[in-house]
Amino acid sequence: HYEQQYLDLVRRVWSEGDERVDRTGVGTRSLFGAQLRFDLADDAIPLLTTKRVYWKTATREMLWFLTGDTNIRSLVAQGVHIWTDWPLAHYRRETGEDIDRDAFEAAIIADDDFAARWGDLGPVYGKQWVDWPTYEPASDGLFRRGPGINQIAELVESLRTNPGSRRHIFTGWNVADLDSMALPPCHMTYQFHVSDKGLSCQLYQRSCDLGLGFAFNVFSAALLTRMLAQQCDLQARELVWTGGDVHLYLNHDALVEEQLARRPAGSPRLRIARRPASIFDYTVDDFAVEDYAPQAHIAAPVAV
Ligand code: UFP
Repeated sequence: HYEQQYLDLVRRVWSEGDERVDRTGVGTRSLFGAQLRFDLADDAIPLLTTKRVYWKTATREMLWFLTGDTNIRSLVAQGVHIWTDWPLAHYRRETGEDIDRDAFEAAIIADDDFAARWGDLGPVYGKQWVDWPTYEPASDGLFRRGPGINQIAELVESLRTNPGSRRHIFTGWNVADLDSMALPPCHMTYQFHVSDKGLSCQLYQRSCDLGLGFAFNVFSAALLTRMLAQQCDLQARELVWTGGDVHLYLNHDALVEEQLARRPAGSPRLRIARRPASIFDYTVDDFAVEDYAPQAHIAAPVAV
């Protein structure tokens, strides 16, 4: 089963990983460098079956990336809470106010000015993917913003017109912008490859929370590959996931124990209902997952 390689990696990190202090102060066991491969042919989709993965949440996030939006407001309005903790921590730090998460999210939705002031994450994924900043010299000797680069549109174009290229890459790792981001990109670089067997994707993820982030990241990369394949009239072939610092948080011990006691089962399929006019025109209702009967969700704390 495709999930076994993930469970083996969890076991290996938990038993052999180096214990170290990390940025969040929670502590992790970590190993450096890992690679897993997932078949995407015949609509196969790498969803974990040993716990329920909220794939619609991941889908909404991916569609939000593709709009270039970096404010949490539209996510929160759709009931997606995965990015709230960072602006919330920032708000509490700056104001000293001990607002709870629900009240913070309610203010983000209700109040335009509050959302603009406190809901933005800085130039994270979406901004870099579809509007990478450029600069051009102005007559006063200073530089002003030039037109942004839409890496995703350029990728679609290069896959269509020059499939044999070895330069099908987009990245969120804009060195000059890292300091202004709430979180520097984790799933940072995507490379694509076309052969007569179809379109493959390799994701380089510099940092991976194997207990929580991984399940989302691997689904999302596969989802994006399927959308690109559809837009470029290619079959989706394979997702290669490469991790840099692959870790388990020490407070995920219950999750690790529970999940390793379970056995993967079933072969979920991702169906796409229609072919939108462009990569930017999908909606969450275009996607359906079939044959997905996972075991129960396992909650675990997020390290911020
Ligand atoms: N993380 C993921 N996947 C993501 C994401 C975050 O695994 O998509 F946004 C985890 C990795 C790490 C933490 O545990 O969040 C980021 O911390 P750092 O920037 O210190 O690597």
